[in-house]
Amino acid sequence: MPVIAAQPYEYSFPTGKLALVVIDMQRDFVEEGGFGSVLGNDVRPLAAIVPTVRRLLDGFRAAKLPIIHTREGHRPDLTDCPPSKIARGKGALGIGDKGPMGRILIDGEPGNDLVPALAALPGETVIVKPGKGAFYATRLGHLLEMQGIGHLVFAGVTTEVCVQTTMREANDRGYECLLAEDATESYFPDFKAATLAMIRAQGGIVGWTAPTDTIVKALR
Ligand code: C5J
Repeated sequence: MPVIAAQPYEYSFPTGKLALVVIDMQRDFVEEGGFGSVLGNDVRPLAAIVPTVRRLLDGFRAAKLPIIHTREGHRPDLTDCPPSKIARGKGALGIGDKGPMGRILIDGEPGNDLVPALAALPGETVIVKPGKGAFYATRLGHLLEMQGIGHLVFAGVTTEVCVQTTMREANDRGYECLLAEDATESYFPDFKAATLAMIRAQGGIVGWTAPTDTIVKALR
């Protein structure tokens, strides 16, 4: 089995049975005027990881391994969005409101697109998810089962919200999860650091972490 130098110890995976899950690298979170900035966050640290996420994507593409992209998005009629989620935040603009990139966090609006450098290629899967976790109310679990995938590498934003929630969902379902440390980011540096520490604490209670270059080298 190929091995990746990771924390808290080496991560091994069966050849050809490793998938990449890129969480929510959409304009809503990464560009000015989207949901992230409307909530008062500085989006620049998230935009800064785009080239690193691209390196990871290119590594998986070269190795011909499955790639899944997610977007956090709701139906235009918001029937898949709990009223509590709409009400939360009390910002000037909320979910479903018209912002500079179209209606905020709505599937099909320009702001809901993946950032251009990380657009999905033909054959790659895009999952639109109404929750923070990518397994909740989506076909992700079924899709992985059909392909016999048990090992997942994670990247994307934000580390402590959608990335961590999805990793925990995956961990509880029996997947072996590895987070690419520098291909994930948060609006809050302390939250990112705490999440990485939490994931690999207690012998990898949620999974493993490793740098992108180490992961990509192991794929070759
Ligand atoms: C958030 C996400 N932070 N993708 N979504 O609301 O982490």
